[in-house]
Amino acid sequence: MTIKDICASFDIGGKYISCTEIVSGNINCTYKVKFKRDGEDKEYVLQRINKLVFKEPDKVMDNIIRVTHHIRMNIRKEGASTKTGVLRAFYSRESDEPYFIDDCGDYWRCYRYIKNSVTYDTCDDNDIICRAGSAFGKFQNYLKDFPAKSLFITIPNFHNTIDRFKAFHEAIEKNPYKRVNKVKAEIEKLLSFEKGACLLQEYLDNGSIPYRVTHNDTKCNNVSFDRDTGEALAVLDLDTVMPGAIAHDFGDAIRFIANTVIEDDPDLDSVALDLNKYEAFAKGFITEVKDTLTDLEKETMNLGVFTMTVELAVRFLTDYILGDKYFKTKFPGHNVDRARNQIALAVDIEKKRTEMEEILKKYF
Ligand code: GN1
Ligand code: MG
Repeated sequence: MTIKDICASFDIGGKYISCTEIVSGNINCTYKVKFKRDGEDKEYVLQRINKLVFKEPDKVMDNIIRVTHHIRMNIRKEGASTKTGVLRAFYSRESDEPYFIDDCGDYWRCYRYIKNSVTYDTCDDNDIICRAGSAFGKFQNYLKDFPAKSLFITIPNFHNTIDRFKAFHEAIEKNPYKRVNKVKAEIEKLLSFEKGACLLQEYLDNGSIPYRVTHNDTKCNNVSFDRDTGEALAVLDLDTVMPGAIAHDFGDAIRFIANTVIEDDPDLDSVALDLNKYEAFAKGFITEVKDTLTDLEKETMNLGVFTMTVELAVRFLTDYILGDKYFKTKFPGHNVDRARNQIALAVDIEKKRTEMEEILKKYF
């Protein structure tokens, strides 16, 4: 089936014009498609959901429909625009479901492409970074009264760092591709981080901090901005909206946006936590959420930054050891570059902990 055929199955009008692939995601395949209707260009985002990662795509979509509905209601209450402020999924004409299943049994979904919007894989503009922080903070607030327990768990134990380390140990033990020897130093470093990085999950497990509805993939390229005004519009990529610690969302966002280089840059000497970017994001995020946080949640925000960085390094390295099956890779060893980059970042985060705490205090 062609992209054009797949588009035809969704309830979107007009004439198909063209399609370009968006290559930035590590999991799903994404295309931007252009249509023409009544002389006007209409754009959509078409995505094939990765079935290896999301075993029940219909339930992923069910979560997304319910979560976006909830956000839409809250945006309406504020009198803001629901056209640009939240993702809108289209339904299949045949099944009346928010996805289409193709000949190969693959699930596709179609979102409205938010007009004149742009996303940033890297960003040096602290105003934009601060707005990304506010957008993720608002996202939290919109979902504060959403029943977390009713969400389908799209990936079990997604940010359960204890479980991630368990899988890491098992992969090292199995060593199916005889790759362990090549990454001995990285393994050793990550194991030295294990105890500290698992603390956040222990707090969740023993009820010291609450489970909230979290986004769980708060890379800043998951926020769309108005191309002209720089205003943050909508939070994207809702596949992993599940119960989690708020420090997961803060931490994941920081490890991505406040890294001086992109997350797979092999030049490890350039990897560092940029404290100005850190502060910009923290300002936006904390200002939005500070009134809802418990004391221990406040204390664990920077632990979240360290945890998410280490956890992702563990995930990249586990995937390398198990034959690069999970993350899309562009070349052999890509996952090793990614893991090394995140390890270097975790080392720098540890060094800057006191400064990070000082900055956070300003916004609490
Ligand atoms: C994946 O697909 P994408 O780029 O949104 C991954 C995240 C990682 C991220 C690292 C479902 O996100 O957890 O942090 O790569 N998503 C999933 O770039 O595993
Ligand atoms: Mg994602």
